[in-house]
Amino acid sequence: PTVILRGVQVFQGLLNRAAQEAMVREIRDIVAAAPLFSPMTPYGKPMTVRMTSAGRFGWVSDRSGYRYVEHHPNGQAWPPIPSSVQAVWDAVSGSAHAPECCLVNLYRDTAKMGLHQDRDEADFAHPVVSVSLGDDGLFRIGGTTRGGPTESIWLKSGDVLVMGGDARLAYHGIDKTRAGSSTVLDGGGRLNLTLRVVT
Ligand code: MD3
Ligand code: FE
Repeated sequence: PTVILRGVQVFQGLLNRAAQEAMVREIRDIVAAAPLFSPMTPYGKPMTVRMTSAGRFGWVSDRSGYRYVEHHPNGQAWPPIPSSVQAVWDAVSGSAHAPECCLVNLYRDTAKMGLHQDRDEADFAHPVVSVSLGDDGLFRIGGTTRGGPTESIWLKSGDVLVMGGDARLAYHGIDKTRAGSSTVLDGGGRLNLTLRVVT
């Protein structure tokens, strides 16, 4: 990694421009088959980030809570995880287990994601891998309890993060994105892919 921030390994610029563009095209195909939606939080407010998934499981949220399910809200199975995305997992995760979910997050305009822990997965021993594409995003990470000190870093298109060990249960979020900072996504915005073992 080029930087380690509170246990998160940051591989800056791991994907070159051509690899980023190829991945964006694969994500476009995923979105065509499994349209983006704004998940409804359990307390009734839609998230500002739009989401969809690839893989055996996708992440959904509605009035009955957050969970992984085998179908898109439209009733169809999620599309497969693209091989280019699987290859990033193979290169950096250090895990022999295949990822079961590729969550696709799209940030446009003032979309953000508040500080949270990722704890809907069965086994926190598996790392989470994230790929940033498009506009810069201000990533914030703290410790494993709410309210402690945090550190921030701007994530750029082509950066890859690995959250393992103690960092796996760290509070984290995206405070804002920098509109117009990248030309990788037509129409602008920031795409984030997170790969997870779910079961
Ligand atoms: C640190 N996504 O989808 S990716 C999420 O950029 C999520 O869309 C953000 O948080 C995004 O849940 C941040 C980096 C990330 C992902 C998972 C983590 C950091 C993490 C899990 C544990 C600790
Ligand atoms: Fe998260």
